[in-house]
Amino acid sequence: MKRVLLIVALATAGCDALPPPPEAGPSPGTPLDQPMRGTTPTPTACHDISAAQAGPVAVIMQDNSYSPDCFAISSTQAIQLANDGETRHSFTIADAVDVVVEPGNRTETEPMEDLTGPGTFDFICKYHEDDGMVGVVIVR
Ligand SMILES: [Cu+2]
Repeated sequence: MKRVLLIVALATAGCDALPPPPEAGPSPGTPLDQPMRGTTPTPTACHDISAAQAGPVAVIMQDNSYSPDCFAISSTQAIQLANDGETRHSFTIADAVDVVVEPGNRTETEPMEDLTGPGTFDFICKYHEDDGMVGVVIVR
């Protein structure tokens, strides 16, 4: 009987000696340090337009939002911006794109490979960022 108890005790000690699982380290999922505020939309909420159409991707600007406000495109695609609002809006990606569209007008950007290259980019309306006129484009 004593021997059985001893074996159980050793087995328990052996379990305690196991190293912690590798995922137990300090939060590897911390997002990049971004000066931008706010919640990053989940990728599943983004519209993947890269396969749906080969030509320019249409983004509607309204007062004050984009539609879609999160989308994925291929790097060879351009973005056609149509301002359906009653005020001036911009499509601005820091250090890469700054297109202003007057009400009722539309403008097409260069293909994204010439502007940003692949990656995930926040875009804003420089006039209405504080009103939440922001979005995310994933360039593939
Ligand atoms: Cu705006």
